[in-house]
Amino acid sequence: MDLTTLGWNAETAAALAALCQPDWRPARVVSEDKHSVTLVGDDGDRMGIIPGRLLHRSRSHADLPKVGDWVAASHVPGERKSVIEAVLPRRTKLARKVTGRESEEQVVAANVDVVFVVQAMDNTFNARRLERFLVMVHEGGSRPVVLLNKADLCADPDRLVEQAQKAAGSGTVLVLSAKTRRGLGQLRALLQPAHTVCFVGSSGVGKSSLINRLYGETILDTLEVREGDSKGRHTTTWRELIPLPGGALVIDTPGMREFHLWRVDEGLLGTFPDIAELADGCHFHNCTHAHETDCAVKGAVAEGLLDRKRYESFLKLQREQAAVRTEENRHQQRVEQRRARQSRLRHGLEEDWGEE
Ligand SMILES: Nc1nc2c(ncn2[C@@H]2O[C@H](COP(=O)(O)OP(=O)(O)OP(=O)(O)O)[C@@H](O)[C@H]2O)c(=O)[nH]1
Ligand SMILES: [Mg+2]
Ligand SMILES: [Zn+2]
Repeated sequence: MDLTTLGWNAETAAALAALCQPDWRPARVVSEDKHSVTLVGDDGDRMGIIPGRLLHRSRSHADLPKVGDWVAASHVPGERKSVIEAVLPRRTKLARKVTGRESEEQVVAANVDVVFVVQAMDNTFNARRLERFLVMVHEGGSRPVVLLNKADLCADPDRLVEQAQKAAGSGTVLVLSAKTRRGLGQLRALLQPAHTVCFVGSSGVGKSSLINRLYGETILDTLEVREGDSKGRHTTTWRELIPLPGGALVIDTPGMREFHLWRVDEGLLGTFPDIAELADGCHFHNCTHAHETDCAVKGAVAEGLLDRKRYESFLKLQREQAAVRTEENRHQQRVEQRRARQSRLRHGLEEDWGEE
């Protein structure tokens, strides 16, 4: 197996070399299970074992190997297993906030070049949700492309395309139908050998259907959406990196119910470049564009130069981002307190022993 077909390059090679462990071999994570992952290295598939020391060293769940990651692994003699010694630095990532009490990042996929954000052209289409996804993609460093699927169900596609294009800014928006194959040529043209693409979007929008079309045969399960609310059934339940016939690598993901923001400073401005530009004209350098007087952004809304819905969406995302940051700071404080306590405990014990 030639690793360059999986995206191995000079940058990843340098990252591995920097670890100075000549016995550690490179491999890419192609699927994830609860307790193990599947790796592909120069000698093919192996089961990747996540050792306790890696769990221990990881500051959070997000540091553990995820689909798309490059890792350094050592072979277990006589078995098709490897122990993962280190996760190489991620070039890009797609991450969301895990729902729950603590604010924790969940990495959905790593080292992705292009993220296809899929929405269906039916009554589930939602420009605000699209913006949310786009902020995440920008933040993780991948290039977003918007795919409007199920064009065959839409009588007035122009209206939705216009809304999607507004959300995507200068990004690409494609109109597709996995059913009639509309736009598949344009989609295929965005794929490049050894590049990794990832499909994200709500359940039932047709992510797996589109990948099946790209593959040329049915390799992924798809299911009818529920009648009435057009909602999907969460058919895809795991993530896997699949090589396509043309040489591109694709990651299908389970439909996301929630896509909370995770530290999105750059992503927010990447998705709202119009607002970022307007902000230069605000009186206060740190203007939040919410309640300040002499705010160029609010001015533009009042004059009808900036869409009010878009502005409100920006404010909402900004508030959410601030909330995540507060929660994260609190979490960090707790971690530090715990560390300090443990260190005091250890020191105390060492001193006791020293007196013996
Ligand atoms: N009419 C129409 N139906 C489509 C199209 N693409 C997909 N579907 C249907 O939509 C349903 C859901 O498609 P999936 O591909 O399973 O959707 P998904 O995004 O992978 O959903 P999850 O795996 O649950 O996240 C299936 O019944 C598909 O046949 C399309 O372009 N037009
Ligand atoms: Mg699916
Ligand atoms: Zn302002």
